[in-house]
Amino acid sequence: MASDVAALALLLEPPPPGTTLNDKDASHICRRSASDLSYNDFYWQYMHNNWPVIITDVSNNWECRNWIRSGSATPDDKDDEANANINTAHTNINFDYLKSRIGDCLVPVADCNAKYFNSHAKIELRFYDFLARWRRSMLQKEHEQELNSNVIEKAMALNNLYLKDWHLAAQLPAYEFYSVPKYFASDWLNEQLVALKRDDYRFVYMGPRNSWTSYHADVFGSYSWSTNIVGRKKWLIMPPGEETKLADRLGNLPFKIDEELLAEQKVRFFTINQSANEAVFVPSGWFHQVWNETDTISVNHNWFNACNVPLVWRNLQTNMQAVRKEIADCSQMENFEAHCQTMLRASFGINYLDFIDLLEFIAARRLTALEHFTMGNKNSLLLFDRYTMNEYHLRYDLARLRQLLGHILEDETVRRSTSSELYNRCESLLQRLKQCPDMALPAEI
Ligand SMILES: O=C(O)CCC(=O)C(=O)O
Repeated sequence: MASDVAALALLLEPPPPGTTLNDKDASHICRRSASDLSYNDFYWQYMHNNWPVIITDVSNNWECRNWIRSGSATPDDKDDEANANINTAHTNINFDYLKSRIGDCLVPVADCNAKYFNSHAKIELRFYDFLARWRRSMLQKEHEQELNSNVIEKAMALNNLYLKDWHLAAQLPAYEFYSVPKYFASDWLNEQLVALKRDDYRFVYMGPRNSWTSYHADVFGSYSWSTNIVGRKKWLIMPPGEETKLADRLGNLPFKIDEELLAEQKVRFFTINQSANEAVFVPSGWFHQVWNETDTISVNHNWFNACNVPLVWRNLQTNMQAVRKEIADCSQMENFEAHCQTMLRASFGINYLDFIDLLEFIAARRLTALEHFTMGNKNSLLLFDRYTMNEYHLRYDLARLRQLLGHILEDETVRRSTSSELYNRCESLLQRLKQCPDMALPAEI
């Protein structure tokens, strides 16, 4: 952020009365405009309640709107029903601009026609090669659309490559092609990973019409947000627990779903039709499948914070129990505990020590910021280079951390090794947190 630009404060206040979700709220997914949804309302109504919302007008000033040709339909134009099947994005996407701003780097691409275990097969392509294939397939589809619709299906089956999970922001840190909407700025996961220059969870997706993401819930039990720069996505999404209705006898979940299957299995689900300039907030543990109904480009983050970190911790514990069970026959082995942690990191993405690292990092930054406040100085902690937390927010984060540390110290793995680094670090972090005044907390999700 340029030094003359004032930081924006994330104004968190104690939850207003009636924060719990009532039956009416839980019967549908709302569209709210960024022009009249406050940070505090989003925090308590949606994030804290783990309920989805679609936020409109979130990307008005993003630089990446240049990825769309000026003069073509504006990205927030919502195509009407009559145009629903017509894909006009190739006239919108500014391939030349994309090439002028982004080098010919290697990008991760999913082949939506090839299944690999419970996901799509992944390949790597050069970015310009991906763009050239995408452009060719658009023109081919358009040409064939004029000829015969059966041929179109064949053409689509030939080429359905989806550039996804692309760490563009990390790859080109000087290129500010978007800014994180305030709602999603309390993000402990990327706060740590970006600061330490590790692999983060900030992504760009570019996919042709009919590319899709198979049925899943997000990594670690994180939240995700996804904003369309151009194009339309269709989501089928369901509250946590509904996915069990789809499990087979071994507990395996399907690779793909559709409305017919969900109706057959009496699954409670919602359909979201997402247009350009709209962000979908996906709560923790909500399984979903996503289709690009037109050529689509989106920006997406996975993250967690004070609201859903207890859930991430419970997922970590569950995965640890699964690892222990898997290698129970080696439990007498020297270094069994360390071995479990290695396997946990391989299967889940992080292990207990990684998690404690993150909690220590988040706590230290908030304790320092609070100290600055107490001394009457400005809050020096900037989130995503532009947001600061007010004092209540800092205290709230710290109180949640303290509560979580209490749970962690009761965990079987942590208690088993009271002389270990793991136990000592949890205990000493808890002691530091206990030096801050505690506060009453609403129930955890
Ligand atoms: O847009 C997509 O294809 C998938 C997005 C997704 O699954 C998510 O944001 O959680």
